[in-house]
Order: sequence, then structure tokens, then C-alpha cells
Amino acid sequence: MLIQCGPRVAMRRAVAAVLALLLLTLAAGCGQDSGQGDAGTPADDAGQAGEPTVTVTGAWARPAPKGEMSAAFFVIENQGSEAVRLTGVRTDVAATAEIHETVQEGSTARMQRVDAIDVPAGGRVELAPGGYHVMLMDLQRDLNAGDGIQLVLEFADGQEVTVTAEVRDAPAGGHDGAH
Ligand SMILES: [Cu+2]
Repeated sequence: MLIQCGPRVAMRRAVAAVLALLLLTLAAGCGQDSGQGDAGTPADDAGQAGEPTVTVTGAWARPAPKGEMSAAFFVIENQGSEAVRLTGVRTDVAATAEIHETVQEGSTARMQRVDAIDVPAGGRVELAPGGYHVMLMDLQRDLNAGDGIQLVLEFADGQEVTVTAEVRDAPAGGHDGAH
């Protein structure tokens, strides 16, 4: 018994020493972490705390009379670390707003509705004549050059971006197909 007692005591002391070291290390670590954590946390969370990660620029729409159709265009930039998906657009100026894509088939341009537009992380997608556009159907009022119309872009992750699109004619020289 005495022979076994010695090692046990030694072991207990060793364990105690290790525990003490561990506690010291943890205490020191905690002190350092709280300092670094305060500085690092806000930046780390910026992209995930409901902060907008999408910027929409250069919004414009074609002039058209009430009851007719128009098309709106803009550039979506995604600064986030995850892809975003434009799933819809709301506006007061049209009874219906749909996301469309103009596709070239031989010499004819045809447009079709698309469910969504994906914008990759760090990427951009341009809605422009001849490609993607927002179709504004059954206009509720005249869209005259110089007007500003409000569009609310809805994304799959729940974020919404409101932009004012300037009503104006297509840029000179831009190709003016089916819109
Ligand atoms: Cu269209």
C-alpha cells in the first residue's frame, strides 16, 4: 500500500499542477480573446446579420403610355460571400412585373419569362436591352421621360432593395431589339 501511495500522491500533484497551468492558460486566453473578439466580431458578422450585400445601380425604364408595356434595366452587384438570387420585382406603376430574358434565335429575338436571376458571390449581372429585363405589364400610368419610378427588388434570402429607375430612352447606339 505504501508503495502505491507514493505514486498516487505524485500523480495527484502532477494533475494539480497541470490543472493549475490549464487554468492559468485559460484565464490568460480569455483575457486576450475578449480583447480581440470585441474588435473582430462586428466585421465578421456584417454579411450575415441581415445587412444588405447587394447594390443596384443604373436603373432606368423605357417611356410608354398607360396600359402598355415597358421594360426596366439595372445592374446588380453582389458584395456578399454567398450567391444571391433575384426572385421578383414589385412596383406600383405596373399591374404585373416579371423577370424576362431576351434570347436570340437566328435573326429573331424572342423573350421568355425566367423565375430568377442568380448573382454569384462577388459578381455582377447586368439587365440590359437584348438580355435580362424587368417587364412592366399593363402600366397604371404614363411613363414619361424624366419620371422616376420605384422598383422593389426581392431576393431569395429575404433582402429587398428599393431603387428609383429613371424613365428615359435607350442609350444612343445601344441595340434596341425586343427590349
Ligand atoms: Cu419582356
